[in-house]
Amino acid sequence: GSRKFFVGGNFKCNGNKSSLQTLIESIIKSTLPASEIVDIVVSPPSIYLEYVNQLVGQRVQVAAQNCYSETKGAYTGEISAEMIVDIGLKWVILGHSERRNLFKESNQLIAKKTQHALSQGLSVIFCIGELLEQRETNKTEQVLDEQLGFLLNGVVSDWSKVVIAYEPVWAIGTGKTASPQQAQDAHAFIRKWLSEKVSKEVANATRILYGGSVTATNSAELSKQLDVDGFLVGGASLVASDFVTIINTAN
Ligand code: G2H
Repeated sequence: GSRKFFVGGNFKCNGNKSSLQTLIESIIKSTLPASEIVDIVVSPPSIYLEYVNQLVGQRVQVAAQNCYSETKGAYTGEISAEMIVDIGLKWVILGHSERRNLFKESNQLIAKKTQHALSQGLSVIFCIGELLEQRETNKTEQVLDEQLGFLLNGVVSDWSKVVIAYEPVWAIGTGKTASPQQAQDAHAFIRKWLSEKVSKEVANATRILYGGSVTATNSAELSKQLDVDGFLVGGASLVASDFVTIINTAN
């Protein structure tokens, strides 16, 4: 396809200096596709961002897992987009289902964060996805439409800096993966949405990642789907050999 494949490793709240060093060293010494073939971005807990950024070298980039919507101030526990830029990083994950569901982040807050992060020049991995109950009541497309709708009205200044991650919540960390067809259907819906609500050009160029119990075993089949442009990998990104196998499905 015309879109460069993208594989993100979302480490979530896992790892320590020693395990992260081992993990990153084994990833970067592995045989990886050329940078023209696949973008590789790893996302450690914020306290280790700078540490991991010193270990990754040129081939792998680093993303923060979240950031706040304001530049600075009395927001205990938060980090800002400016701080992520300041330590030399280019990426942030926003709207992850764990932020939405465990930490009750609203669509409005996620939109505000996205707008601010983009205004600072960060690229955003914007996560969306339906809950099990929503899928079972045939509300998947309605939910995706609503979550995506918060990107309209001037929130996105530069679509080339947005990657969308479709992560059905029922498939996250549960070992239950969306079937290749279920993933393709949701991705095709998202691409059609981009085409209708933004532009054909943006729809053609925007990477849409699948996330939710991606493994070294199921990634090949998923990656063959027309509208699957890569993965956001949680659990399997903590195992270097599995993560490298998933990255190599880009070939
Ligand atoms: C979905 C995914 C990574 P996992 O959250 O973002 O996690 O692969 O463990 O389901």
